[in-house]
Amino acid sequence: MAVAGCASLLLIALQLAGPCGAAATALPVVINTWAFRKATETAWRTLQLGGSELDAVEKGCGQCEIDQCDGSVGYGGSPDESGETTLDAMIMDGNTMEVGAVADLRHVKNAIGVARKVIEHTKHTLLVGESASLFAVRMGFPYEDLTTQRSLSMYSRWLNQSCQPNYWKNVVPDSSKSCGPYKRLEKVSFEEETISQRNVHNHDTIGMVVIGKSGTVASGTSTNGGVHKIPGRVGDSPIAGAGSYADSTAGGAAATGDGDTMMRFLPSYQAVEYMRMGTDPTVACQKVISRIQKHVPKFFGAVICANTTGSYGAACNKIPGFTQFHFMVFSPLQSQPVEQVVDCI
Ligand code: SD4
Repeated sequence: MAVAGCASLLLIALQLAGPCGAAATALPVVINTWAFRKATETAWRTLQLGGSELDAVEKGCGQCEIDQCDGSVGYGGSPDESGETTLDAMIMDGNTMEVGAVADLRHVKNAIGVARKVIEHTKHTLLVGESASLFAVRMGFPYEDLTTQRSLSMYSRWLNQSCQPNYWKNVVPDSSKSCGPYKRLEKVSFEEETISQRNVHNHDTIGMVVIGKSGTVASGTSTNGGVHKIPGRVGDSPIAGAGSYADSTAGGAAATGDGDTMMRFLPSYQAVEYMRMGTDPTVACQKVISRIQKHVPKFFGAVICANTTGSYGAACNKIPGFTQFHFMVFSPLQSQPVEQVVDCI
């Protein structure tokens, strides 16, 4: 990440300028979570071909849905407790503040495409479950099975290991030893959450922020959520302000990690608000991570942030097995997407 000093800021074009000490770049900029290079390339190409910032986010995240990035985006990953893959996605227009989102979407592969149609063809913000699938079909998306050989074998391995890990607590039979169906236990006990099953390997949502030449901001996410989630579970990714947030008067941010924890803190919204107050993007990302850390020290998560000058940054929470976070950036200063790494705090 190029860090521009105050002296050089006087010399370079205004477009490159950021606050002294900030990580600066030129516009437009595409930034996305994890090393999902093809997604970055696709978003960039979309902009170069004259597409809007929103088009770039849709196509970029859509690329990951096609590629099944890390098995945690798109079809055929993260089977839930009944073996089904369901998808969450959102897209946000930072000019109009419109959001389109789908959650618990079934039988439709292009979740972020459907989310875009929610903006374009409804006055709603978020559609869920089979009803979202029916909407998708009306909008012309194919209704198909999202199960693959891989998701089937993940599911049968999980069944064979007594449904471990899972997301239940205070139920009988004991969910740490047996499969369900479970009933609630009268006596509810509170135990400190361990790092548990929410590890680095079952969570890799794509979150993307695109800042156009004129500072227009768009953001989006797409994921198949947590592996072996309880059917009906919706994470942070389709929730505006949690999974991502875009405001062309300030900047954009997107989150990845344990959505059940992160969505309670609206980290993307908070990061954008820090940037609105003039906070450098890296510091804005760090501040939201620290806020969550105070309540849930062992959460798994990371945030990317970019402001309307094209400065960007990222931060993550340090836990065993997750000490660095990789993300992608494409800007006019580069001829190809560049993978960047931050040390977790
Ligand atoms: C979720 N936040 O559903 C998503 C998963 C994720 O990196 O981000 N993985 O909780």
